[in-house]
Amino acid sequence: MLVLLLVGLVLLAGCGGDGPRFGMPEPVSEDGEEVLGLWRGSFLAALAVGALVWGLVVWAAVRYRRRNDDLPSQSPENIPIEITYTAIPLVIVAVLFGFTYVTQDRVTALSSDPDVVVHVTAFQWSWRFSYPEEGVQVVSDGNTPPRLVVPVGATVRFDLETADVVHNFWVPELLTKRDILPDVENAIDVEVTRAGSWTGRCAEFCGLEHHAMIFTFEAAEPAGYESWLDERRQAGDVVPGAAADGEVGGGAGDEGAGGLEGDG
Ligand SMILES: [Cu+2]
Repeated sequence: MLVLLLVGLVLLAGCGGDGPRFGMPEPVSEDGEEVLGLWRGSFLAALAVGALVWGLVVWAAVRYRRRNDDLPSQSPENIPIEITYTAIPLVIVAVLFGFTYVTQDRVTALSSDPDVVVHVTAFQWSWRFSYPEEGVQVVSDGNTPPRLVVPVGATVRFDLETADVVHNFWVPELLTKRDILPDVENAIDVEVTRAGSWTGRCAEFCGLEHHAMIFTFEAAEPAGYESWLDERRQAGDVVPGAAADGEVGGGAGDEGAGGLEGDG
């Protein structure tokens, strides 16, 4: 009965994008919807347990309040009740674990054939976004937050790497974030479901200018995405070396290359 209630709550919470989000931002990706469903179900389950506990506390306080000076029952144990209140939390944790495991599995899965690959390099204290297949590279100019643009409805692979210390790639509306660790290959797949522009940031304290590590995360319709790529090529925001192929105009790499000098 309790299991059914819990499963029902989590399933109910999982479907449909509308309804209370309990503090979460509105998700803009498929994975984000899944994470929101899990969060909503867990929150509702916690509310149900809380209501039950509050109810029992009030009931016990009223039902067993002192009516006279007789000593109450001094029985030291009640085995059935003790078994019950040990078993119920175990069941709750097991059900929540099951849903978490399934969701995590789906959200962290990597496609064998992503539509777009972006190499994300975090450094003290900004970002470099490199599109190797398109020959485009965006680096912070030190003044304005760099723009990370992806097409709507495409599976985008973010390969996450750091040029120095530990950072964290975080766009709140994706409802996921991932540490970027030296010598660790981390990657996430994201499919953004609607066009828009949001703020991304580093979510791991990485030094004095950590707060400045913001970037603009933008999802554009495919045509807009393509024209943005063209604009980048014309502006010379290209992957170093790509210009040598003759595919892109000269003067490449001079602009926007600041900020990641050295061993990066
Ligand atoms: Cu940081």
